[in-house]
Amino acid sequence: MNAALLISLALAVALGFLAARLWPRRGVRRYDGCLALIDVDDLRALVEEHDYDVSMRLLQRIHDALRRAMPPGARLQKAGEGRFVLCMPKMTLAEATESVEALRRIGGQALIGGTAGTAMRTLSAGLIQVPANEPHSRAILRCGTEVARAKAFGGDRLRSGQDWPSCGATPTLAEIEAGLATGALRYHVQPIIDLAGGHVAGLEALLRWTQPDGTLVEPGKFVDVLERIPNHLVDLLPRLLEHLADSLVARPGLFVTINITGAVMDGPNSGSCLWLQEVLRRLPPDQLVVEIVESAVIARPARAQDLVTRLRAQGVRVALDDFGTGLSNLDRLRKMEVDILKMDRGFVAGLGGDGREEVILRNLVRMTQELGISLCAEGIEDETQRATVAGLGIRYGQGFHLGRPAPVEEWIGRLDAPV
Ligand code: G
Ligand code: MN
Repeated sequence: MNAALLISLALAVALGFLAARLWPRRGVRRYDGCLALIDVDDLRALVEEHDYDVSMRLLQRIHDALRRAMPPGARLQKAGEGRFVLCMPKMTLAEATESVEALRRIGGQALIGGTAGTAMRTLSAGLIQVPANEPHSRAILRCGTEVARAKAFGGDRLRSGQDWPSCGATPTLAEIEAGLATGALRYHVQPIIDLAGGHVAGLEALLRWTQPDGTLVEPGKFVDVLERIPNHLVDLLPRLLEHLADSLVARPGLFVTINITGAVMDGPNSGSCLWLQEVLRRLPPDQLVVEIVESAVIARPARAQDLVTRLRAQGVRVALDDFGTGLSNLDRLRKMEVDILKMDRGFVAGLGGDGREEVILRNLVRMTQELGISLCAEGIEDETQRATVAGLGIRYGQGFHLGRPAPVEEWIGRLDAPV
């Protein structure tokens, strides 16, 4: 147990008293819902980088943003030290997960302009489902433990007790190591198709964890180990790419995309780019595409822009993922020179309706052409969508209709077949 975990546990005990106020005792037996603890990341650095006044104003702005965006029926309480307790009666874990993720994102966008630059912070959260008869102090302690785990993995993430069905908690580093060693944790790949040529142009690497019972867990559901690579995990990406790299190096025309979040972009390790050097030791730069995921909260844009510049100078291509939703927006496109835009699958899903998506896509094609950017349509699920997207002149396509994510062995023999 590290210091951060201990401190968080101590704080959680204190929060128990607060929860007693928020959550009256006589209601405990009938309480049926979820409880979340939302915690501002790097609070100490915030105060050091800016001053108390700016920090307090930012915390207030985050609080206001959370309050405005919280789901109906929920209650929010400040818990001090940049922490907020959120009670969500009558909500399922799935509903609460969606709400808390949205809140993290919204709170993470709150900002205050200070003399030392813009102040903003990512948020970590612990979320649990509370059984009807669980004492509030125990519930809040469990919540605090989840937050501590989120922080232990670098923050900027949500942890919930049910994330990891086999052990009832977020996996430890030891479990990740074991997962890597046995191959239970590995990249699967999904093809990205050149629509005009009808062939596989690239592969998106997608993390999957195979459970002992054979079911697959997607990264969002267990631990997004790539979100912020702790120092000792700097070799994680290259290790994950290891079994992919051999197949790829033999095919110089093919690229592989890996998903990178804001914390990797502008976090403490971004400056040294150790992970990148390790990856490039296995893969030529022109075969690597780095996707900036939509949910990436980029708190230090200058560092992120610097990384993008550096990646591109080395010959690595950069893509914006899920473009058109959330944080993957025109502002990001304006600030970062990227090579590929992957438009969110919602646009493809909406084709054939009242025609709005067609108008947006047609103009997106034109805009990206003028910017010298290749467009990729995500979420192609049938032939009509493929034909429409190809007809609009979109270069790349990806989706279940063109190929599902699978272990690389399953794709390797099919890479030359027409799609
Ligand atoms: O955000 P990003 O594009 O990285 O998301 C990749 C995820 O999208 C993967 O988990 C993959 O399984 C899923 N995915 C890929 N193709 C499709 C599709 O055609 N439809 C849907 N609904 N999901 C898809
Ligand atoms: Mn992606």
